[in-house]
Amino acid sequence: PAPRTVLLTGAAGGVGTLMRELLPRYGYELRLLDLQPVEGEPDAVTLDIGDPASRDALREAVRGVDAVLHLAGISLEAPFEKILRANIQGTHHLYEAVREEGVRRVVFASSNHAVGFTPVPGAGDPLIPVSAPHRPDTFYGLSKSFGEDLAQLYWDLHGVESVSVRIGSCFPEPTTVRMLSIWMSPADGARLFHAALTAEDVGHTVVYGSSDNTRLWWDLSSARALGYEPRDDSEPYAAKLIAEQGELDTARPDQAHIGGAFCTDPPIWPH
Ligand code: NAI
Ligand code: 15L
Repeated sequence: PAPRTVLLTGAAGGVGTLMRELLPRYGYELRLLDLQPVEGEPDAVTLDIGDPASRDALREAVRGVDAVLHLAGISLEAPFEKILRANIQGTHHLYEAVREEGVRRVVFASSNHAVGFTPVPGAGDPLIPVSAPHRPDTFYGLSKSFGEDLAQLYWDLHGVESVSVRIGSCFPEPTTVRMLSIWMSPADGARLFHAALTAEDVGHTVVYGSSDNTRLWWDLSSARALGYEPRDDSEPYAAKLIAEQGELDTARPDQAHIGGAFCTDPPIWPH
């Protein structure tokens, strides 16, 4: 049966806010959770998923849902201790709650930064497959590699299904030349999350999360196999961004790898 009630973690964040608007159009009833209050949503659960003392409240939050769309966490590089708590322990606590409550599926917001040190493919090179080895570019990316492995473990050992979505850049518009290759429009994001929530027999499936961009770097076939049909392309933004920022130059350290400026120490912003 298609999932109806979905717990949205990270509901107060950028992607969470976009999905609160878009996913109900697909028929979902959303239960919301975040560390911060969610504006205009007094019923949202407010807790820190990294806090072991929140375990019972987290179990209660997942109880009875058909699936979890797990967006909560630190979404950029941060000191290891902070990443450890929010992203590593937090995602572990979430999966434990899911296992204990018998929730069938998690859609996990992984990131391109789990494979961030993968070189940008040159003209004529094959697209990057989902089988590309983990090459995290930050502690943040490392936490996403961990999350994907955790998802695999909970499928193999406990039968909890997951789709790990290596999101590119999900914002209303692409703002850098790098994003022309990895942009996921909010509407395509909702399409992809819907496919990941509803496809049959996913086991643990890894997909890249982006629109069907003209300058795409990676292979969307595992996402399409879930039923995802992207409709957007960043190309209409290309001329303006290239005029402002120049063409992508893979000789530059912040443009040589798919993780962009996350792959430089210190980071070169904006990426
Ligand atoms: P965001 O930083 O805007 O939102 C994250 C939300 O998680 C925030 O509302 C924050 O309060 C909440 N959160 C953080 N720590 C928490 C904790 N310990 N317990 C409960 N809630 C906590 O990030 P954004 O852009 O909305 O991203 C959502 C997810 O997607 C993140 O996991 C991010 O790593 C991932 N992602 C996003 C991309 C994007 O382009 N926006 C790209 C790749 C991955
Ligand atoms: C991410 O993983 C971040 O959460 C997001 O804020 C962007 O930086 C995105 O990757 C990106 O690589 O553009």
